[in-house]
Amino acid sequence: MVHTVASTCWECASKCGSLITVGDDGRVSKIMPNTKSPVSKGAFCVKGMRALPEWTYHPDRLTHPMRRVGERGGGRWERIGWDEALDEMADRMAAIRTQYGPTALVGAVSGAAFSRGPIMALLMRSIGSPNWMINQDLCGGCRAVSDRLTGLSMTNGEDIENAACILVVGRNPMSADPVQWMAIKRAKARGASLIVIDPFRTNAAELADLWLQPKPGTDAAIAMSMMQQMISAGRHDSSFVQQWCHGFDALAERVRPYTPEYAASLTGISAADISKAADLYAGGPSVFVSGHGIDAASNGVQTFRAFHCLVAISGNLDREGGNRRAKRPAGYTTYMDLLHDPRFRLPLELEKQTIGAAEYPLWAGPAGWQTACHNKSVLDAILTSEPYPVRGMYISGVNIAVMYPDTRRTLAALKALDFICVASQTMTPTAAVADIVLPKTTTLEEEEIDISQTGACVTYTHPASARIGEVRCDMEIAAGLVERLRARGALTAEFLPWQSQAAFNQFLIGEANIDQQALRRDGFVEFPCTFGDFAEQSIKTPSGKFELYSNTLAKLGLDPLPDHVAPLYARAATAVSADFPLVLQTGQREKTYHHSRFREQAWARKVSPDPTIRIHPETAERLGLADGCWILVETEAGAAPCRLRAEVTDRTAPDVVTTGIGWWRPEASGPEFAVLDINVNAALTYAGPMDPMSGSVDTRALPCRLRAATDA
Ligand SMILES: Nc1nc2c(c(=O)[nH]1)N[C@H]1C(S)=C(S)[C@@H](COP(=O)(O)OP(=O)(O)OC[C@H]3O[C@@H](n4cnc5c(=O)[nH]c(N)nc54)[C@H](O)[C@@H]3O)O[C@H]1N2
Ligand SMILES: Nc1nc2c(c(=O)[nH]1)N[C@H]1C(S)=C(S)[C@@H](COP(=O)(O)OP(=O)(O)OC[C@H]3O[C@@H](n4cnc5c(=O)[nH]c(N)nc54)[C@H](O)[C@@H]3O)O[C@H]1N2
Ligand code: SF4
Ligand SMILES: [Mo]
Repeated sequence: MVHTVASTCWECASKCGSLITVGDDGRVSKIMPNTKSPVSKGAFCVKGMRALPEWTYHPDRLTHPMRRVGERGGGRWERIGWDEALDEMADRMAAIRTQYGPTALVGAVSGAAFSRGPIMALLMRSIGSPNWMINQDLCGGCRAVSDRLTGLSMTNGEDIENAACILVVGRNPMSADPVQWMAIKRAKARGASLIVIDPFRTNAAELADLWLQPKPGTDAAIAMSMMQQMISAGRHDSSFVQQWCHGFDALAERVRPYTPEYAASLTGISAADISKAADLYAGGPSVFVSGHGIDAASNGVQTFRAFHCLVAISGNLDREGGNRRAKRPAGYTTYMDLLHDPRFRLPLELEKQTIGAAEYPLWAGPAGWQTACHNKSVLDAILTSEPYPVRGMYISGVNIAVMYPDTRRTLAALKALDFICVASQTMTPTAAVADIVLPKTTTLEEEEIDISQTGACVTYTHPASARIGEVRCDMEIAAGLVERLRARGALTAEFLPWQSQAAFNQFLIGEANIDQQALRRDGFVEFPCTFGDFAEQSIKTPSGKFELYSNTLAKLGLDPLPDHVAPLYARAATAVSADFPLVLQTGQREKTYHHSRFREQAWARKVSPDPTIRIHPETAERLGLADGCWILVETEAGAAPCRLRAEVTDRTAPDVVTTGIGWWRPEASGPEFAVLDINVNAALTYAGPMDPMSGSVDTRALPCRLRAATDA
């Protein structure tokens, strides 16, 4: 019978409320926004509505396990059964474990925003390896490290609805997050003021009362100056600071030189505009909406520390119209709780061996944010056996071969492994180099639950669609593998006791007072929470207060106070050279795609057929580059150029060029699917410099040059 269920779109971290209509054949026939969702309030996007069902029912969907035939990456496969696939996977992983030790096995996944993250972590820990890779050093890692150091715990808690001033920094909400975008438009319509800091004239910048267009990577100077002005005018929240913050005097001293004029000289923005931003923000209540534009950078944690301190000293933390701290119903286990739960941890000595923990302890290993390893260091370990060999990998929910910088080196590292298994929905450039490929469910076929801070509710994702072929979800794959590894004596611990996703979800809900019937019926259940409960919800810093001056950083010999750190192209050692005179920005999100996903869909390719690079008209004219022509893009540190298509627009500054990410062609001949041609990561390096606090590399603010690709 045709029926409609209230669900949650699980396709990206926005997790919008959805209404899914399912036909007699068990297939999803329609997906619409759920206006009742307290998370999204009716916001939705074309990926959730169209791309997801098309992906699920695409003729190229992987429907059964496959084993590589012939050379790795050669593109030849044979169909095998699940038992055979999992037996072989267990045999090969057990053999590596015996020969090199459990730490030679690494899991790769996108991170703990989705259940597949903790499932991967607990699977690897069960095998005895603390090594699991996540995207976050390329994604929100700097924000997360700063947030933890400062003790805020406020990621995703933006109360845009009640703010008088919205400060958007390095975020393109129209493309990246329809929930935020709709909330910003609603707030603007009721008279809230909007400040946007972005080198690119985004739609949010066009809507703003004040658009600041800084030189890329100089944002910290703006935040430092905003603090300087607020403190000198006594417009900070002194009672909040006195009661809950640590190190205010030291911070005040640090920001003192950052007059609007000094900040103007660093950022290229006028002193008057910087003063205006400080004035608007100081009015409050003000909410800080941040994005990837100031993350994934070698100065990213310091930039975030500056903005996070601004939020703290202005008292905009955990109050109406500000940035709310993460809440959960009593008794509920979040994915992050699970990762840090002592019942599921390896011995400390083993966790200390997490790859990258020695270099980036705030990021990787036992004291790290998600306890994951440092990706770039894992790729190094594969190629150099330092600090120890890495010989096998299980990859699910991440497309490493497209999304990590330096594609050639990533592919070389993958190909150098003894064993790779990839779980995926379609053949991707990463799956193409695997030994075994496992067919995965899509999020229309999976049952998930999660906590949302945006609406303070538990959300539910229905397994609405009948499954295609023999696909399995991550928990089912992991459970089958654990059983076989146990039989081979290849387990260190039993950290994955669940046989099904439903049992896992029940564990997460635990003792929490949640009406599960309502959860399944409505797709969400709100939970009560108190804001401003600083005495009850502990501040997890050494001082027990919000640390403007970070004791943890001081102990590590790193700068305990926020500061402006010059971006790569402006540092003496790496300053813009005559040969690489432009600054390259990557990663600009497109509405049609999610990173490398959905490139197989004809409608999306019609909307956005090729990767583009935005060039200012003056620059295009000077270089003789016409709109629509193919261009070779080289970065100073990269190994080889990639090819992108010119889009001439004055949305970008004359010395800055801006492109997206995630390009490959599923239909391209050859195993690499054009990832060495039209994928910007092929032109980047992963060699650093790294942020000393998070280990993040620069995916923006990169010295580059352009020339016409004559034969394309
Ligand atoms: N449709 C779609 N939505 C997505 C994704 C997707 O692939 N597709 N990906 C999701 C994921 S995982 C992420 S991390 C987010 C990312 O989405 P966002 O957080 O919005 O990040 P970006 O689009 O990379 O960049 C946002 C803005 O930062 C600006 N920017 C670049 N450099 C600087 C700088 O130095 N300073 C300032 N102030 N701004 C700068 C860019 O010009 C851009 O307008 O989107 C999520 N949402
Ligand atoms: N140069 C540069 N590089 C970047 C960025 C940048 O801005 N610039 N952005 C970085 C950021 S912020 C991020 S988050 C990463 C993203 O990098 P990825 O997470 O690798 O990006 P996706 O294309 O979303 O890859 C998800 C892959 O997992 C597979 N998959 C397997 N199981 C599942 C599942 O259960 N659900 C889903 N949805 N997919 C599954 C999908 O088939 C798909 O191939 O890229 C980073 N790389
Ligand atoms: S923004 Fe789009 S893809 Fe992300 S959860 Fe919402 S509908 Fe799904
Ligand atoms: Mo991301």
